Amino acid sequence: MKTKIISLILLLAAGVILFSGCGKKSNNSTNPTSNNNGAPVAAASVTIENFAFSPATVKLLPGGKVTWTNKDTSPHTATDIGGTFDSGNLNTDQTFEFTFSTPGTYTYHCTIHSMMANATIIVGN
Ligand SMILES: [Cu+2]
Repeated sequence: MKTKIISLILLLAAGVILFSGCGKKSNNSTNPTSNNNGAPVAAASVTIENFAFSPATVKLLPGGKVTWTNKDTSPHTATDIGGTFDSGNLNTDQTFEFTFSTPGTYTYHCTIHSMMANATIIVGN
């Protein structure tokens, strides 16, 4: 009987540890998909790191500016599918700035790495 109670307590303790572990994981956002919770901003920074654009989605006010910085050792580009902007090759720690005056959704990618696709700049109020 005593061992049964101890087993039950251990099982409960394990459950609590597992549960708190899950909670911690869901709060961890190292690669956010957006720069904010919906409100467009006047200036945003996008970090290119580990072969990904972070945040992958930026909501920008018309006339707003985005600055990309390559933190990888590999060169990357930030190239608009529609041809509005193109950083050219960015080497480590190089930056590229672009000011978006026309509202719209700009989908861009890295021309060197095909998996670095579908990043967006959404310009509007
Ligand atoms: Cu790349």
